Parts: sequence; C-alpha cells; structure tokens
Amino acid sequence: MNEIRVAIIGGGGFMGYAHSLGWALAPITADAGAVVRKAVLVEADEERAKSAAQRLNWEEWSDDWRAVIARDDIDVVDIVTPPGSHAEIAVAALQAGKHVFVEKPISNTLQDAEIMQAAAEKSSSVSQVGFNYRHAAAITLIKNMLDDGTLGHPLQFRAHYTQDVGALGRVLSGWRAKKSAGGSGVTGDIGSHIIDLASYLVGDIESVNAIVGAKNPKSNTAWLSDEERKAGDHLDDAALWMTKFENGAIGSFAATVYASGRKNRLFFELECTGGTVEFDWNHTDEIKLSLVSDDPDKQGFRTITLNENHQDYWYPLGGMGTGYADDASLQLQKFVRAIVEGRPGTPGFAEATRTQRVIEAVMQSADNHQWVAVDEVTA
Ligand code: NAI
Ligand code: SOE
Repeated sequence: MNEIRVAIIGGGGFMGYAHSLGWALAPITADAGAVVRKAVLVEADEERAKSAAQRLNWEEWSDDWRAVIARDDIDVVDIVTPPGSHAEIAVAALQAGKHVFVEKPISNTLQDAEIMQAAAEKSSSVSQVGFNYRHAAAITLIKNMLDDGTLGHPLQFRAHYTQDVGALGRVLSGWRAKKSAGGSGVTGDIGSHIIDLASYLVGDIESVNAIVGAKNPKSNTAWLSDEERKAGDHLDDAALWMTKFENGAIGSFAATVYASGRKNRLFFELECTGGTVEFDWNHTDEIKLSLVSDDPDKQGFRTITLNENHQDYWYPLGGMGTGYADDASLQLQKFVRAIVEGRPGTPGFAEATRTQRVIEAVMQSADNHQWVAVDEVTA
C-alpha cells in the first residue's frame, strides 16, 4: 500500500477544517488505494500553525511554505490559502515535483491561471482544483444519467448560487471583501462553482452576456466605506449571466451574496430532450427527476433519495444525510486515486483555467454590454 504524505498550506482557516476532515475520511469513503498521512500544516504564523495542527490532528506544523515544499518527504501540497496566492505556491510545488491540490477558483486572474496550467502541463505530477460540489453523489447520478442517455441531449441549464453573507446588516470580512485583499468577487468565489457544474454536466460554454452588481461606485455595497468605493476597491457582489453552450444548449446563471435567508443555496434545473432534473445543495441527499418517457398519467417529478446503489454514496444504507464533509472527502479520495493510478485529476488545471476564462468573459461582458466569446478572451 502506498503512503501519501500531505502538507496543507493555509490550513488554519475554513478550508483547513474541511480538508482535514476530507483527508481523514478519504481512505474510508472508498478504498483510495493509499494510506494518507496528514504530515504538515502550514500557516502564516507559528502560533496559528501550531494551534490548528494540534486541533485538526496534523503531525507537524510550520510557518514557512517554501521550506515545506522543499522537503523530500512530502508528496502532496494542498493549497487552501486565499486565491491571490494560489499561483505562486502551486507553481513552486509543481516545480518541486509535488502533486498539487488547490482550492477554487484556480486563481483571481486568467493570467495566473494560464501560468498554473502551463506549469502543470510541464510536470508529471497530478493536479486538481477544489470544485467540490461536482463530486457529490447526487451530481454523479445526474452525470451518469447524461452519459448513459437517460436524460438525452441537454437543452437548458438554469443555476442559482445564493448566500446571505453580504445581506444588509452583515458584511463580508477578510480577503473576500476587497480586491486589494485578494477577493475574487461573487462570480469568482461562488459563481465559479456553477460554471464548473455547467461545464461538467452540459459542456463547454461558448459565449456569455452578463450584468454584475457593485462594479460601479454608486452601488450599495454594504461593507465598503465611501472612500473605498471611490478608490475602486470593490468587487462584483451580485451577477447574472446568460450563456450559449458549444453543443447548442442555453443557460442562465445568478450568483449573489445579498440573498437574506439563503444559506449556501446552490440550485439548478437542467432540461434535456429525455427529461428534467433538479438539484438543490440544501437537500444534498436527493434529486428530482421527470422523464419524458413516463406514462402521460404519471408525468411529474419524483424524488430519488441517494442510497447504497448510487456511485459515490458511501454509507451502506440510503438516506443517511450526506453533506459537506462527505463531499470534501470524495474529491480528495478521487485525487489520491488519480495519483495512485497515474491519471489526471478532475477538474485539472486546464479545465479550471477554462472556468477562469468564463469568469473573465462575464466581467468583460458586464463592462462592454455585449456578448463575449469565451475562446476570444485573453489574459
Ligand atoms: P480563510 O481565510 O478562512 O483561510 C485561509 C488561511 O490561509 C488563513 O488561515 C490564512 O492565515 C492562511 N494563509 C494566508 N496566506 C498564507 C501563507 N502565505 N502561508 C500560510 N498560510 C497562509 O479562507 P478560506 O475560506 O478557507 O478560503 C481559502 C480558499 O478556499 C479560497 O481559495 C476559497 O475560495 C476556497 N474555499 C472553497 C470552498 C469550497 O466549498 N470549495 C469553501 C470556502 C473556501
Ligand atoms: C463563500 O461564502 C464560500 O465560502 C465560497 O468561498 C465557497 O467556495 C462556497 O462553496 C461556500 O461559500
């Protein structure tokens, strides 16, 4: 059995929790083909590194990611720092011969994403980006129904990703609040997840037409002072975009942090020639399905509860309530399996760079009030 020793960079924050759970569960949810050792947790300072490592059960800690990446006894570098620092750390890790897992979005700019993609293509390591939602068992079921023809050809995809973290009375904090702090905006931060899901399930997005909120200084961005707004240090905090897919399907997307009452609601409906499917992250253990082939007197949506007959559902009994930790583990388990079997990670850096190109197209379209072809967007 292989042993894989992981170093996590930025492990004292939100994703430090999720990935620590994910790495611990990865060999449990299915045979990942390797023993995973949570070797080193790296943080910005020694005290934060030590307390996080002890709480989250990592063997060692450090405040120097460069020194950790240089170590021979580290196989995987797991980057969970804010997006503005992903490129520097990921490229250094790939050049040091490490396998690299990096959180989404791959970076904050298309230019950095392309540099990361080029570094991944030059190396023989496995790289993967943390678009976790695509690994949920419900999404795997939908993907399988697309691949085996049950749903037919995709026609229309409508997705919402809504949160209340910036609703009036609440403010965005830390790096997410400002461009200068390394924030990626609502399109990069949460919109990237629905772009990833659309690309995975429906296919590549050909062009976009977008409107985004908070890009102009008059916008009512609750967490910025007037000076900050005037200085332009603000990010999109609500976005709407339409898409044409390369296979002829069409789509509409909404992402916002203004949605009072919405707690991480990632929702979509996908209509296909063979039927319609609905997914809601707030009900992760089920999907709704209507098939055109159903008898006319039985047409309508049925609820399928995920169970042991479904790929990526790992409990021996259905309806156990899978959630965020299961999902974190599934993506890391598949990453480990890719390393063991010498296959590319999914989504890899090329796919995540394509998502970054779509994000950039959304921004350009919002600025120019025009449809933007994704392939024509340059860094
Ligand atoms: P966070 O702010 O909670 O944690 C980031 C950590 O990185 C902090 O503890 C900070 O001290 C540390 N850090 C920053 N620079 C560092 C450096 N040079 N060396 C060592 N440590 C450093 O941020 P959060 O929410 O964990 O987000 C991190 C990444 O994960 C982002 O890319 C974000 O988009 C992504 N994310 C993904 C989620 C998902 O569901 N896939 C959920 C939340 C975040
Ligand atoms: C934003 O609030 C956030 O934490 C994103 O950064 C994650 O990617 C998303 O899955 C949950 O929400």
